[in-house]
Amino acid sequence: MKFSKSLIALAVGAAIAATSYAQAEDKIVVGFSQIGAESEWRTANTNDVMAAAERAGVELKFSDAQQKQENQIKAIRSFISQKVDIIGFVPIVETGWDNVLREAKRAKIPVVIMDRDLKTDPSLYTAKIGTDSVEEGRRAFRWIDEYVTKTERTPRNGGDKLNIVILEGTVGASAAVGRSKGFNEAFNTSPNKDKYNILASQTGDFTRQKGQEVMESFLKSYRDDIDILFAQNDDMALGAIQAIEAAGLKPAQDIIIVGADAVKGMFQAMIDGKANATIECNPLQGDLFFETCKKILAGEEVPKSVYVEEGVFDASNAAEVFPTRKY
Ligand code: GYE
Repeated sequence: MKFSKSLIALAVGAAIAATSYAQAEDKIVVGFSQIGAESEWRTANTNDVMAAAERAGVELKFSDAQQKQENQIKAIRSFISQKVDIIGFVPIVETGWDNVLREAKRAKIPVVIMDRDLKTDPSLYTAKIGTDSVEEGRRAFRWIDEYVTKTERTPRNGGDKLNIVILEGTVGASAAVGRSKGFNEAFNTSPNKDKYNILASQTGDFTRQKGQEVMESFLKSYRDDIDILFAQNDDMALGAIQAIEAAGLKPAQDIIIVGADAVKGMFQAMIDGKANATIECNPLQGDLFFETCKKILAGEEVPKSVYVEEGVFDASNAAEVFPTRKY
């Protein structure tokens, strides 16, 4: 930490050596546990954290948990034993963090949560930066509701309800729990509620491959009944598009496709006429994260919880917006 190292450096005596020593050693050390690389969004998030660490001039100890909570817990424990200055992590699921967070607290190492939310005693972390997944879920349903009304869409099977299928994210992840909650809330309070039926909802684990597989199984059971797909991330939507084409149907036409994240792959799909909309989820949280870390270590007050700004994009503006997209 700053103070003691400056003292040691001064004690060494040689002015020039001391300055460079202090500069090198004064770098804040941040231990960061990432979930893995399940999606295009996650890759953008990881790249941003790494680039922002450079910009912030901090030393980043980065650990990839390969989609396992136990690996994240191990990484956090190892950051504690290495006595890093501050720990950041993306909780893969909402629960199961209490013990390791208590260990960090006992070691007096502040913790900043990034991206996903968690359920724990709020005194066990200092700050949380992320996205409002409940609002993203609401936006997804509202987009569908408006589009269906505007285009006077009728059920493909001639029935009286439009059938929705949902590809959910990782079980127990706040991004999945929140998006489901917001979607259901907007659905249940819509004056058009009776127009829709949720036909099937299953996890595709936020990956392209699983999204494709689960969509294949939905299509096997309900090929001619599905009108709308809400995929809780774009990667699953892109996997599902392949399954829909393989089943001889037209994505975005026979089945309305709405994803979440707003990654470049989804923009391309919208431009190609294969997807309808995506609810933005902003992965570029690195600068805010390191700024927050620095403030905490300088003893400044920081907000307990901050959401980053997000929008909604659809096929009507995809081509125009595409060149401005950063991820
Ligand atoms: O939507 C998805 C991912 O936690 C918000 O995780 C994030 C989600 C994102 O892998 O693509």
